[in-house]
Amino acid sequence: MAGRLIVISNRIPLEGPGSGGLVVALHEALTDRGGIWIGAQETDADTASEKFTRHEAPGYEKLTFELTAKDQEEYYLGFSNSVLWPLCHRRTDLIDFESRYADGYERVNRRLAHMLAEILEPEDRVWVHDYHFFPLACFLRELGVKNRVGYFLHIPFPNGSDLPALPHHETFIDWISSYDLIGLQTQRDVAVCLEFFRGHPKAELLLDGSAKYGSRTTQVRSFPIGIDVDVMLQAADARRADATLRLGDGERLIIGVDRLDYSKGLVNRLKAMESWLQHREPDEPRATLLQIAPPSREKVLAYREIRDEMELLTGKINGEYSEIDWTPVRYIHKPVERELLAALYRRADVGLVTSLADGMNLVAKEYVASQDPEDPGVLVLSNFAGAAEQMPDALIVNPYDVDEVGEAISQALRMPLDERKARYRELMRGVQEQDIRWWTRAYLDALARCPVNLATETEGSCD
Ligand code: ADQ
Repeated sequence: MAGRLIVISNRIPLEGPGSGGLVVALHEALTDRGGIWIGAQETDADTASEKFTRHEAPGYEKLTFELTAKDQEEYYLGFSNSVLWPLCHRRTDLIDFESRYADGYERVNRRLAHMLAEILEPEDRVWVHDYHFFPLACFLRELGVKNRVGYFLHIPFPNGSDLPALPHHETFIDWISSYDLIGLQTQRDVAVCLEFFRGHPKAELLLDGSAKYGSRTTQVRSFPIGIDVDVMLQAADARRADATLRLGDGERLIIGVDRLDYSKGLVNRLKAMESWLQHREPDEPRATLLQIAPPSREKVLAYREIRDEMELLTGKINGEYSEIDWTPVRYIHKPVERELLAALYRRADVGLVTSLADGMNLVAKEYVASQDPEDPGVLVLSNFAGAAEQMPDALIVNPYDVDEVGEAISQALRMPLDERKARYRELMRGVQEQDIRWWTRAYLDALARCPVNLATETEGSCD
């Protein structure tokens, strides 16, 4: 297809291709097709430049736009992470709104739209990532941009009934309908998004599943994100994990890996572990929960609070259940390098994912991809993680019911080898078939096939 691919994401790796599934996939998509990757970069200056900065990258261009300290506070920590993140993760109680946050979010998105409009050529396709840029297409349309602009939301689509918690929420429909294709993680998200359009007096659902609002039509489809399976498989050497962990004889391992975020259900996870310990039969082997939870967004109050809660609960459980030679919860508040992570996944008898809301949850897929096919571990997966839709062969649990999760831990630890293998084979097939390269291709093919909207005017306004 003619025209360049232009990818926009808040985060961009500036040194080399970067690591992590999404970053590597975008790098490959751009290397294969050529194009431009645009992301944010902090500046010490008081005023952000109106021009992109160009960075060296083989095969395609990397451009950054500047974020001042004020932008960082208002657009990133403020509106994106203290308003939109809790909104989309069904935690309106945690929304911490200040009107300057909305101003900062609009300012940064408008500035980026202006800079982008200046470099766009008629055949270019734009692929915008995540909640930092909901209104970007709307601002581009205001500037007369007719290019195909696609969007992928990595986190859950917000419930229509929660949206009034957004300031100027009437404009949300103008923001999202300015995209030609809205990509979401799950069918469940697609249903929530279409329901939002359906409930709007001026919008209409079309027979092909797209939504019409004013003179524009938007396709809404799910593209469940995958992982780079080979990278996990190659790195997964359980011997390395054994050497690092030094578990006791016959001691089993349960692993949890998440950013320290309230949406990941970490407190429920610890309580489920406590429930398992409480109900553990004398003949059941010891098991240790290794919870790796690196710091995240610590400038936001809700994130500092969850940290305190985790430390308190870990201390309480270990105080009650530890033995001289056994500490049931090991809580690590640091990132772990990918190879060790893969080795730990492989060594773990149980992978425990208890998100209360999660777009997909890549850890669930990484855990499966790292298993030994001859002796695989068991995935215990929250029904509220997007991954549950594609992974019915995991032990699917309700993370709000900590006793149910405790029982699932017990079931996983006792599961016979045949059943573990059968479940693993099904899970691995899905993880392999819909990997990260499948995801990029599926999205970009759909964007290329999308009917072009010639109209640039929106029904309402963008702000
Ligand atoms: P996240 O909320 O960051 O992503 P997730 O999908 O679990 O959640 O991805 C986290 C990634 O970070 C995984 O690749 C994991 O291995 C890595 N990671 C986590 N803790 C780590 C640690 N201690 N050390 C090293 N690596 C660690 C958002 C959405 C998700 C969605 C993804 C992708 O919230 O729902 O799946 O985007 O679309």
